Amino acid sequence: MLEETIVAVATPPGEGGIGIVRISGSTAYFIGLSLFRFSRQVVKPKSHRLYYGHVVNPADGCAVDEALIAFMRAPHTYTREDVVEINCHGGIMPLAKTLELVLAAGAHLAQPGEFTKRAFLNGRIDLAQAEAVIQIIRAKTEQAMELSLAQLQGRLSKQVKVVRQPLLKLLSHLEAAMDFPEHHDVEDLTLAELRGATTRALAETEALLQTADQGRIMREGVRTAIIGRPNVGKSSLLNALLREQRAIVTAVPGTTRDILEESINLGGVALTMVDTAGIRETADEAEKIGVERAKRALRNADLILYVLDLSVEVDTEDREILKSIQEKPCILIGNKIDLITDGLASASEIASELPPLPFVPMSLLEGQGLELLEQTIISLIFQGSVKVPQSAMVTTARHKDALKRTSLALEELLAALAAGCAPDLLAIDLYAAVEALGEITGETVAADLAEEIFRNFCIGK
Ligand SMILES: Nc1nc2c(ncn2[C@@H]2O[C@H](COP(=O)(O)OP(=O)(O)OP(=O)(O)O)[C@@H](O)[C@H]2O)c(=O)[nH]1
Ligand SMILES: [Mg+2]
Repeated sequence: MLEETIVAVATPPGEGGIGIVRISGSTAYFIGLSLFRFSRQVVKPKSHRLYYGHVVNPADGCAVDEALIAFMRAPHTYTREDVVEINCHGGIMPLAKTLELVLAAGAHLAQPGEFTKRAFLNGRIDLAQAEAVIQIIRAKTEQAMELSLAQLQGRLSKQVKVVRQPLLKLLSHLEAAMDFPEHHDVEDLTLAELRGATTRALAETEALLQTADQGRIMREGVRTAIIGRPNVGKSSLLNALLREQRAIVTAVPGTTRDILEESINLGGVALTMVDTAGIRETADEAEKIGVERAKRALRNADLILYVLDLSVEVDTEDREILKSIQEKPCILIGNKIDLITDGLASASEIASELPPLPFVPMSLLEGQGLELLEQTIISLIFQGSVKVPQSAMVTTARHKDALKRTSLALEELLAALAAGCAPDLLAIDLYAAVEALGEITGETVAADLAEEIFRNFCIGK
């Protein structure tokens, strides 16, 4: 029930400068007033102002904490309901005590994401904007932050509406034509318009879809797998990129068995690297599992750093693995150039016999080639620039999926138009496209899906 007043501690648990108890709903004002003693007499607190005083237990008048309180009148609030925020001292006890008093006054403990869900249900933000809220909270890099903020401000929603609105209008024309088949002229006009609008919408949908992979990478980071035969220097590479001795490095082949995952910030985007077990045939049980995991990491990666030891022959196994990953961005790392005579010259000779991939000669032992590798990664994944574009970008799998279904429906609609299908058949495809687009902004989203999205939020948001 929406009228229920909810409360939660909005700041993370633990010790901090301040901690905030947030209340939203029809009785929020009343509850706030009932347990706060203003330092000066206040008859009716003004909206959106901070007042100093004490949180007191209304049962015995005892002070619980010294605090600031803000009363915010609907509809200009986070949830569009009355909201009260109490800024307590940021500790477990002051917050728990204050929360307890609010609950005793009749509020209910908020579910994760419930404040934002109310903002969505009350029409302040759409679903894509609500999703942006949690993306902002989880952003780890500048690019992720910039993209998420743009989405919160409605950049993606606006573009989706640009695509959806004309289709929606045509759908209602089409439905009118179906209801009144005697008005043939309406139908003719609609069909010509429909063809044009569908072609345009398809192009716009495809353009949005094109941004999805880059968008996801900018927001979530580049899933990078460090792959290669045993002992070539994979763990040394992870450590070098991290600038930290994170993985165990030894001269014994088969040192790394489990997957090791670490992130770095490379030019504003996250690079989430997995160091893997060297790929080889092995009888060792643990190593075998490690090799399997390495192969899985390879399949899931956005980028592969394939490490070769230049001091030993490139063998058939290397060539086979390289052949199997051809469709993914891959950088060849020729490691241990310090061990070969005229290092760079013979390195490029070896490279010329390998698949035509970006090649970076390195000596991880002597710390050579790291900068070149970082530049190569940025130019391969981001074509040299990691700037967030000014146009809308798709950043989540959910949006990408909805756009794919939109594109499919529009293609079918064009085929149906070409085949001269009846309006009711055309309406089915058009309806599917309008529905799929509406899922992104939440106009047509199923209730349980919206629930699922908000469940992933934190408490108090
Ligand atoms: N000479 C030389 N030795 C290196 C270089 N890079 C790594 N090594 C050595 O090669 C050995 C293996 O390095 P690791 O980083 O453990 O190699 P790995 O690929 O993770 O090995 P596994 O985990 O066993 O698959 C260690 O003894 C390193 O010191 C290099 O550039 N030059
Ligand atoms: Mg290793």
